[in-house]
Amino acid sequence: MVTSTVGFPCMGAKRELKVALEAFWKDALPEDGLRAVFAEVEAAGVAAAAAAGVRLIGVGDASLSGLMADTTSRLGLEAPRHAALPAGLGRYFAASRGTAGVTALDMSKWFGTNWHDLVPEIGVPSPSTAGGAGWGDLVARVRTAQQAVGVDRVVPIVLGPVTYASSCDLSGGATVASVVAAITPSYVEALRALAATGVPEVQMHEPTLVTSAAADARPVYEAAYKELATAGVGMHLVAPYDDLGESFEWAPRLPGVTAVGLDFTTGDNLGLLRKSKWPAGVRLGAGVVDGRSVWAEADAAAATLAAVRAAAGPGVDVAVQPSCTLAHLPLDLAAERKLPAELTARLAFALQKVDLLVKLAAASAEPPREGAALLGSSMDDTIAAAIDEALFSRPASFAERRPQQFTVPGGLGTMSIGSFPQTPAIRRLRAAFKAGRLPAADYTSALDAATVECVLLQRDTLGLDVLVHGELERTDMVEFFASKMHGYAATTAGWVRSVGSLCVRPPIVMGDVSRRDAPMTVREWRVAQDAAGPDVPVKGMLTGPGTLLAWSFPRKDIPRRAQALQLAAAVRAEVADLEAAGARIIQVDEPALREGLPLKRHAWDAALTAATRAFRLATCGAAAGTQIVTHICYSDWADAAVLAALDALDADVLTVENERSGGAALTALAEAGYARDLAPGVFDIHSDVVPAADTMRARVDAFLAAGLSPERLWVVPDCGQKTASPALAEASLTAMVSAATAARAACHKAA
Ligand code: THG
Ligand code: ZN
Repeated sequence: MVTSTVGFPCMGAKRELKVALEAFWKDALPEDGLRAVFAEVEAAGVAAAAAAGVRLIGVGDASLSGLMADTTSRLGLEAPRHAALPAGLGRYFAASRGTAGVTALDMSKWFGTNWHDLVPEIGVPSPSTAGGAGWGDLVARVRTAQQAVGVDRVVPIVLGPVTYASSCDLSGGATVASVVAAITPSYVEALRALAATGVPEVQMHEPTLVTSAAADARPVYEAAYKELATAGVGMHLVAPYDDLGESFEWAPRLPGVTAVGLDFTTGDNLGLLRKSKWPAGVRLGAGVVDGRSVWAEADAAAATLAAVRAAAGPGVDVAVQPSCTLAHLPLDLAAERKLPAELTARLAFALQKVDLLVKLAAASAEPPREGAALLGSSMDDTIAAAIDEALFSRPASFAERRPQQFTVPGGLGTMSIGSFPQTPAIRRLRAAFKAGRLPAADYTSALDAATVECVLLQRDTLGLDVLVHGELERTDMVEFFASKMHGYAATTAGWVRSVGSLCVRPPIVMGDVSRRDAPMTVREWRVAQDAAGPDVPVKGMLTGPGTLLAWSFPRKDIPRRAQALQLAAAVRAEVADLEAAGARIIQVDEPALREGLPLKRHAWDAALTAATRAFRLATCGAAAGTQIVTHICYSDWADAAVLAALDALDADVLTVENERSGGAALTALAEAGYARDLAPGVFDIHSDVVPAADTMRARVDAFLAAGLSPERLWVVPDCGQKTASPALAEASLTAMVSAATAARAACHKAA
């Protein structure tokens, strides 16, 4: 049975590529050095797959910025402001990071994973690929891999033209069809050049096939693949992240397609396969090894593989492969030394998943063994039924609650979103503590001193109305809360690339989740509130259950809903402890609310209901006088179902990223008639430039002109300021407060 990989992590065992990228950006590493590191990590992935015995090794999804970025330069579809720069890496990185006076492209989450790729702006209705860099880089990488493992084992990975076009910003007037028509000739050239190296096939990754948009795109796919087929090389169509849905009937029959890789770990490709006849002569790549889960599930994968073979029937050539690229997984379980043994036995990271593929293919004639007993947990769907419905509602309506809550005289209250810059000094302290060079008591007292300083800065220098403790003790919030809970395991080297060179270490839900004995955040809150004094409130800062789960590796044997509710119960207990300690304002962030939605539109309502219920369970224990704030960012929610869910959260104050999305958030909420307190961001925290007070004042005036009353309106940044420099954060907030003060004075005069 053929085994195949469809992509591999590329950061390197010690995150060598991250280090090299960041050094290159600081001018501390020349281009050659960066390219050498890239070649090394790519070669290491190829060598690992070959050593494991994989037959067809996918090469080409490793990237300095992402496949969208690479495809854009190959096709020459840079936005004019980037195309104007000299060709080369400077231009390439300007698209993802910006450069002096030239803004970057937007980023977007990749098909529900935690990877973010660029959103190229196609500014004209009919783009031209003349002037593109072409596909020589990929051809060269394929040749290098061929020299290492043999010509017939290397399969180039290409981002398919329809998914590329569908993932661009087409507000310049182009359509998916017009872009695909324009770029297909370049793809044909790529296929010809790759075929000339002797590759057995080329992988065309087309994740848009699994989205609700696939049905409408059928003619575009058919026209494109008819042309691609003329290159004469077999195409392995890879459709990861969900089932094919309605496209199951036609996608495997697209011209030139000789193999189709399907995801059998999400959705219902198996049911679809049982109902239809698989086209003759097309290999079925059974994606039974879950590329998005750290659980090994060897027996489940074997059982699924057996079921796929039975459903496909005797004449169909079935291959084993991962459900998607393995790039969403940490690299190597063997690098973990601190995980509990009963957990390690059940896990598989990228390297272990590759081994699993080969084992599955070898054992595929044997019947699957009984599934091993799973880790203990009391979670199942009965958990939802067992929770008293009253726990999902606040004791009073917003109209009754609001007068009991904190109010800034004249309205237009100012606050930050929560995190303050993690300065080099703080990072050094943490590194020393983690290395055992700084005793815990000294670390804590140094952090407390920094927290007090942060509070006094906010109160005395900046004059904010609501203060925060600054989250100096936290690195990634999900990692932080997981470390404070039972039922979670943390990895030490389990990095997964998320944005550019930035990585996360998602914690693993391994059992029943609950807070360890002590409150998770109360001590730091109290340090801050004591420093602030009795007259100025300090917000308690928590992460919501949906976001905690979305950015973790969840259990797969337990419904997500049940895991979200357990997390919600833990957050609810923390809300109660903060309240008991005296916090009158508590923020529960849910930045992943929108991004965690399924790829298929029909599944949204159930997902949004589950997310809303988890948030409400987390927050509705708060007394009427406790102001519940939430924060949402990184997403595009101009959708009626999402807006209804934001309303259903029943938070007292909703802070939303607004400036970066060009005011879209506020417009959408205002049109939907959102009636509680709103805090649309007035400046983009990702910018290196201090925002002008006048510009922010104009934003506030525009919000007021849109009908928001000053009493309902808060003035805030777009998001947390963890990654800003202290000087930038301070200058930006100073300007923000003066904008709010001026706007408040003008309202007062007018009244
Ligand atoms: N946490 C988690 N997932 C996320 C985000 C997050 N997904 C989406 C969004 N935020 C953007 N992603 C990131 C990912 C990583 C980092 C910032 C934003 C980051 N990483 C550090 C690095 O790679 O150097 C390491 C982690 C750290 O020191 O905190 O800064 O916020 N889970
Ligand atoms: Zn945010």
